[in-house]
Order: sequence, then C-alpha cells, then structure tokens
Amino acid sequence: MGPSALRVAGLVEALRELGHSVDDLGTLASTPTPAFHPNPRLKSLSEIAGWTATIAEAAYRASDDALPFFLGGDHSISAGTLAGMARRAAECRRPLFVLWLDAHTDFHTLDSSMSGNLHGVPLAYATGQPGFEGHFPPLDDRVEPTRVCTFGVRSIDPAERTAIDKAGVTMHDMRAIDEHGIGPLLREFLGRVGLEDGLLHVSLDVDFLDPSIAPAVGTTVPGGATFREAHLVMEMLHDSGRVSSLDLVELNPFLDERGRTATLMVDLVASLMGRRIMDRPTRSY
Ligand code: NNH
Ligand code: MN
Ligand code: MN
Ligand code: MN
Repeated sequence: MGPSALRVAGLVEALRELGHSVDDLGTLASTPTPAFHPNPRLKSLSEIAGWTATIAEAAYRASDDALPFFLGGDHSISAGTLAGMARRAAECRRPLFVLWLDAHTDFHTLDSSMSGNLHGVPLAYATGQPGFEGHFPPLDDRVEPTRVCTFGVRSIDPAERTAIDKAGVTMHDMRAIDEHGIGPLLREFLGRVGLEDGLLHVSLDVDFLDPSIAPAVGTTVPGGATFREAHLVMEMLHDSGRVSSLDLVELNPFLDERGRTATLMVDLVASLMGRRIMDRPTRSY
C-alpha cells in the first residue's frame, strides 16, 4: 500500500505544482523466477528474483529525459532499480553514484542473511558481492562500491559490517552525522559526484528518518535523521542538479496516523525537486 499512500498524499500534484510534468506508469506486474538456495531462512526468494528482473528491465527502459521514481514496496525493489540504472549508466559511459539513506546498510548476501528478509540484501547484490549467482538475475553492470555512500546507519549486523568495509562503501553512521553535521558530509560526497560528472541514484528508506516524525515503517530504529536534517539533504541534492533517479521505499501506511509519514515523504520529494524557502544561487559541489 506504500505507493497508494504516496499518491493519496499528493506526490504527483506536488511535482506538477513545481512545474514538472509527471507520467505515472502505474503498477508493474511480475512472475516469480523459480530459485532455490541452501539458506532455509530466505523468504519469497523466487518472487523477489522475479521482481528484480522485472524492475531492472523497467529501470533500464525508463525514458532518457526522465528522472524515474520507484515507489515500494520494501527495499528489495532496489536490487532491480540499481541493476537497471547501472546498466543505463554504463551504456552512456557515465559513472553511477548511489546515496543510500537508511537506518540499515542492506549489505547482506543470501548466505549471511539471518532474518531471511530480502530487503536486507539489495546493496550487496547490486555492488556485485558474491553468492547471488544462480539465484538472482545476473548483473549486466554492477554499481562500483566505492561510489556508494550510506547516511543514517544505526543498525548493522556483524556480517554486513565486515563485507561493507571490505567492499569500500563509504558509511556515515548517525555518530558521524552528530559529530560532523549532515551538511558537510553530504557536500563532500556531492563534490566527488561532480568531479567525475556522475549520475546519482538516491535510495530513501523511510527508516532513515527518526520514528518520532516517520512512524510508518516496519523496522523503526530510534535516533534517526530529524525533519531539518532530511530536508537539508533534499535541498542540497536539488541544488547539486545531480540526482538522476530515486527510490521511495518501506512506507507502510497501516502503521500510521492520518498519513503523516506519507505526507512527510511527499514534502521531502518536493524539496528534492525544487521546493524551497528562499531562493539561493545554484551550487556547484
Ligand atoms: N539487517 C537486517 C536484516 O537483514 C535489517 C534490514 N532491515 C531493513 N533494512 N529495514 O533497511 O534483516
Ligand atoms: Mn521491508
Ligand atoms: Mn533499507
Ligand atoms: Mn532500513
């Protein structure tokens, strides 16, 4: 029901108000790809393998002058969105950067997942970590792990910590955000994207936000990004002019009061797409 809640909260209208034209492509359909794996905890492996192929194809085929938004559903959709965007980027010979806004790193492999929830694996899959072969669709192009930056981490399992360090992903946990401020950390990352003239995929998990402002997600973790921190991220992303695709994931409207989390997500997207308090000169990071 996440996509419906975002639509009801006025996502399309907010974008049109900002002068963007919006084409809502509706809901994709997918069929499971039979998949087996020795880890008995994995849930809905065949369904997610099928969805990954479907979403990767849709992402790859998105129109060239569009900025595609992918509405989940849980974060397992990003296995497909990242695979598809990586393939597009490789084809136009542009480096793809990924900004992962999440309380978690989602860097489990199929072997290391303890919960069996496949929303815990998409970043490991898309960066080409071992063990997905023969279970998930083969990757045409992987996301270069050193071009991935995660913000907001405050829950990470031991196997993920080892794997993410080894892969060379940049991780700004909540401690780093408290200590240095989210603005300077993001400015540094956007500077790297600018230096390489990169494309930027943003993946926004509702649980990046503090549960006091965004309760409608199944995996809340205390101590998340504040309202102002989240809007600052979105406004800086807008000013950078770099964002080329976006995931909005993990919204569960059944856990909400009067759609407040969906409304916040729509307001954050509006900031990302140009809504502002005061005009400022465009920044080159
Ligand atoms: N690391 C845990 C797992 O694999 C939690 C993942 N949950 C998320 N990720 N919500 O964003 O189950
Ligand atoms: Mn989930
Ligand atoms: Mn996630
Ligand atoms: Mn999460």
